[in-house]
Order: sequence, then structure tokens, then C-alpha cells
Amino acid sequence: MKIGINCFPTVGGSGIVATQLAIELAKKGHDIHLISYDTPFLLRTYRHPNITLDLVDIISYPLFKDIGAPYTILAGSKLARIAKESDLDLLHIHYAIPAGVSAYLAKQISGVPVAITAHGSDIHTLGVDPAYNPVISYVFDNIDGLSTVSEYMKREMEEKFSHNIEIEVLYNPIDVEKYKRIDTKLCDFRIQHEKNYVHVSNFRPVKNAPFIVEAFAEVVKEYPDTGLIMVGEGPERKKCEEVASKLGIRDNVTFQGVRVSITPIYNCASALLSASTNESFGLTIAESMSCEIPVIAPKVGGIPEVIDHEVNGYVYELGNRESLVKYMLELLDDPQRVRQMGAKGRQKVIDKFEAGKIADQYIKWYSKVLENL
Ligand code: GMT
Repeated sequence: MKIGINCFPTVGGSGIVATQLAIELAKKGHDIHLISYDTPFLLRTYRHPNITLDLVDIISYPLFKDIGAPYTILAGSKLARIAKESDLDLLHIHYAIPAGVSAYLAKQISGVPVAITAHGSDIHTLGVDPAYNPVISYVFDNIDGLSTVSEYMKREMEEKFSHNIEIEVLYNPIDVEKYKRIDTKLCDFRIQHEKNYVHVSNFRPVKNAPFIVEAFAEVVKEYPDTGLIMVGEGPERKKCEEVASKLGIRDNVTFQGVRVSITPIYNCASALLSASTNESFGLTIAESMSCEIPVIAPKVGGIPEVIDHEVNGYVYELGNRESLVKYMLELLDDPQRVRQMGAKGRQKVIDKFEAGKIADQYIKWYSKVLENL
């Protein structure tokens, strides 16, 4: 097939999912046009002959200084042009806003069928907002395929959006060769503590990262030589530093910024910690499990579809710091339990989220969309 995949070029989230899918489809011999406004993060260190990268032309004008270049129009033109010039079978949009609208316009111009995968805040945060909902609902009613990344998201979409097509649930693809257990001697030289926890995110408020620092401070009272490794960058990273200093644990917390390879860092940890107030799937959760590191995360969104409580990790009531601390201590005190849960977590990822299997599911979905035109 010849598929146009549009995505954000971001270091995490839907951009990673779209690019990982593009790589898997390319490996299976499909012809992929990856369309974005910058080189997607994974393609900065990997290329495949079956993947063509097309960048949206950002043409601005002084009149737009307060609203920015109208990306929806610019992306719509690019998608329509590529659809025609490359004779695409399908346009597949990741994250419904704003490119879902661009793809709808491209479909009117070029006739190319359009499928959208909704990822998270495009639905549960932005899409439900009356400022976005009327247009996004209309787009969902007038395209050819609609999918999302968890049963939780499907329920949200069915409750809050009108749509006249079946919503497919396709979990996110995880590269189990990239995310696996390695000898922790290859771990990052800056990690000084014997035992560590890790948190990986974009530090947006939805990740609730300062809450993790507060819980970690409780653990340090009992185990002073424990580390918390925080990976990523974003609006609340500085607040995490401030909370760590205020609680007297700044020396126990290292901030690694954005990292290309986080497998060595996952492997240094006794657990990955999440405190998200919402999470449609949680890529770092599945990546950590693939590295045989258990995860402690809140029982929100799609997380209970990824973590099986007390089997390959723990889910706790959102905001319950005592419960988070209890599970953190359990894993710190019991390396055997870490290994047992870790092994079960990797098996779950191999069974349910392995990238090649997920790509095959997407190919079946594309075929179904094209058959039902
Ligand atoms: O970062 C993105 O591209 C989207 C971001 C978001 O805020 O919606 O992440 C979402 O998509 C990821 C890939 O499907 C999921 O793993 C994340 O759980 C989801 N984030 C949220 O729902 C908050």
C-alpha cells in the first residue's frame, strides 16, 4: 500500500507512535510518506528507503503575527498535493487536531480516503472543548476510518463525539528489541545511587510530576541512598527541581533532559513512576515494562489496560500518595518481586503491543477502511 502518515515530530506521544508505525510498515514493504512540519524524532537517527519525509511549507504573513501561520490550511494543501502526486491509497492522521481538519480538506480536493487515529488530549482535553468540538465532530462524521489507542479512549469518543463509523482500538506499537533488559553496568554514568526510580514525561501538568517528587521524599526518609531519575523536558520540570530542593532531596534527584536512548535508564530502576491525571495509553509505561521494569501508575484512562495490578505493576488511586509510597517501598525492598513482575510485564508487551503485530493490525484496518468506501 501507499500510505500518507501525518504526525507531530515530537519526542514522545503520538509522534513516536506514528513514526514507529511508519517504520514497521516500511519494513513490511509498504510505501510511506511521512508528513510533518519537522523531522520526526525517530527519523533523526533512522532512515528507511520506503519512507519519504515531506515537510509542510510554513508560509506566514505579518497579519498572522498573533495567531501564527494557519497550519490547518498549509497542511491541507501539502496532504492534497502528496495524495495526488504520489497516488496515495490512504491518508492516516495521528492526533485529530489540527491535521484531522487538514485531511478532510485534502479529501475534498484529491478524493483520497482519510483515516484518523485519536491519541489522547485531542479527545479528552481539547476535543471536548466547545471551541474544538463542532469541527472535530463534523470531521469524524465525514472521513472513512476512525481509530484510537485504548478502550478507554473509544468510550470517551462514543460518549462525547457524534460519529457514524465504527471506532477501531489499536494499541500503541512498542519496539521490544529497543526496549529490553540490558546489563545495568551500561547504565548512565551520572546515576550515583544503588537503587533508583525513574520518571519519563513531557512534564506537562497532566503528568503531575511534582507529585512524584513529593512521594519520593517519603521513601528517602527510610532509604537515603535512593535516586529518582527524571527524563524529559517541559513546563513543570523546574517545579520538580524546586520541590526537591524544598524537601531537602535535591541530591537524590537527577534531571536528564530529553534523551535519545532511555533503555539504559529504565534498566537502572526498580520501578517507573507515573502520576498522570489522565493517560490514554502511556508509552513510557509500556516501554518500561518491555525493559522488565515494573510500573506504578494511577488508575486513570487507559492505564489499567496496560498494567495488570499486582501482576506486572501496581495501579493506585489518583492522588493517593500513601498508596504510591507503599508500592514504591514494596519494590525497593524486594528485588525478586521486581524481577518477577518485570518478566511478566515484558511478556504482556510482547503479546499485546509488539510493534510488528500492531502494524499488522493497522494494515488489516486500512484494508477494511478501503473495502468499506
Ligand atoms: O503527545 C502527544 O502527541 C499526544 C499526547 C496527548 O497529550 O494526547 O499523548 C497521548 O498519546 C500517546 C500516544 O498514543 C499516549 O501514549 C498518551 O497516553 C496520550 N496522552 C494523554 O492521554 C495525556
